[in-house]
Amino acid sequence: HVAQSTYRLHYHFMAPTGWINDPNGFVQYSGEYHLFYQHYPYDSKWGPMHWGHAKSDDLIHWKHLPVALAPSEPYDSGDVEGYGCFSGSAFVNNGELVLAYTGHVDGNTPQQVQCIATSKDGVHFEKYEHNPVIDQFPSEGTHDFRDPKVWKHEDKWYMVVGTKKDGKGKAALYTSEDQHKWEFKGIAAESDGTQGDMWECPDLFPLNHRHVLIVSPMYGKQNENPFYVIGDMDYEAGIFTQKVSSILDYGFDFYAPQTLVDDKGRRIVIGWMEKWLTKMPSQEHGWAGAMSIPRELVLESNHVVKQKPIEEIVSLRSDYQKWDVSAIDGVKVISETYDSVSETIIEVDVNETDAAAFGLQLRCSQDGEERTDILFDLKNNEIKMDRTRSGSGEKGVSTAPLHIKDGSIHIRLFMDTTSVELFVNEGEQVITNRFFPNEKSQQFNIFTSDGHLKIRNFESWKLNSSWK
Ligand code: DQQ
Repeated sequence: HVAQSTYRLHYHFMAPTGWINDPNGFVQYSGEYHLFYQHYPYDSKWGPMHWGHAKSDDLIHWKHLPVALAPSEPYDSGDVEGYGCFSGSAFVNNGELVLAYTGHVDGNTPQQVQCIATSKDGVHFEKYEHNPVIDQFPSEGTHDFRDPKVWKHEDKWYMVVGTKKDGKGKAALYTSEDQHKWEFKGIAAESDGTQGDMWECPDLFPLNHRHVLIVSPMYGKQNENPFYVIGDMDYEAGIFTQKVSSILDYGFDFYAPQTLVDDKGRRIVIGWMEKWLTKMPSQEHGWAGAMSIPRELVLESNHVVKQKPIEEIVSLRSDYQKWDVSAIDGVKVISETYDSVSETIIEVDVNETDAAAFGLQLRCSQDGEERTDILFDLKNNEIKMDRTRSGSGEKGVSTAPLHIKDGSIHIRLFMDTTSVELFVNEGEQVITNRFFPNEKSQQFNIFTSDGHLKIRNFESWKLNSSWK
């Protein structure tokens, strides 16, 4: 059964039906990409967590596979609400595909343990008979102890697990020779006091000659924007030294990202394209949740991690348009029937621009009442995505810093039926949001305030569907 709904996305990963949250077990195995995800197949709401599963040759076209993990054991099921196979990761060992996940029992006083499951064919998984492999949180943490991410360094396995203590989110580090026996090495990194009191879904990996830590932080019951930290890993001491930190995605709808490294040496991140406690209009149609476009992570000058949509995405392009606009003063309607599933590139010449601000209006209705504004404020150096008038989804404004380099701004915008992903300056700043506009709102405008705007290049493509 596949959900039928006007809200379905055209080129983003979704479950066939039901609920999705975090990406899990993102890995390449036998030359194919595998994606698992937090899944409740029986309702459009969060429920006892299963691991949904799909695979792909290009990270764009996906084939759904049977559910890989379902609650079944005393350590990952129960009769108290809130149990299941929580988030985790995948790795390949001796030709087997191994999943590391959190067994979660009891929503009120969580018992969270780390477990593994293996597969010889990449489709059917067997839980390890001596699970859990880590049955107790460390004294440096508390019972919030989840989301194992496993990787290999030299001849040893390493695992970071998210936890908290004394108001600080933490990444607990474990090592293993054989993936069954895990030894607590210490706290590899923790919040400096401003980075959240619980760290969910930590991911720690090498990028060029540095290491990068990605964390999805909680502040009380609130989940906030994932951030990344560039630093150095001392494997002997088990300590990651934090150097530079920044928000990974400034949008509202990007959470619990996870990375893989592929056989081309690319470090690719994918995130849950929605967040807790948000309005999800698609639930009325029997499903909720999707994944972001996979993005390649690029470390630049040791202080920025850029996110570039994986190059495979260009295979979806069709109907190329070069728009003949160069100077704009006031409001300019680019098209009344702009492709709503599309990629747009706009390059702005800031030196030849004297406007205080300029912006894009997406999915704008004829009367202008419904629209999503993306504002580039050149005085305050800010980018704002405003969903106050976007339609039936969540309202609110997402703000990111704007850094102008070499007198230009490079904008790459991906729209799908119910999502917007904005990449500014080659992915230095990214804003991801879901929106739910009326199907009739198809106008695309550019506007300026107090002056004119110089556009060097404006081009777009319709993007084909990656789903049959
Ligand atoms: N979602 C999972 C947890 C994780 C949280 C449960 C983050 O393992 O910490 O579905 O969204």
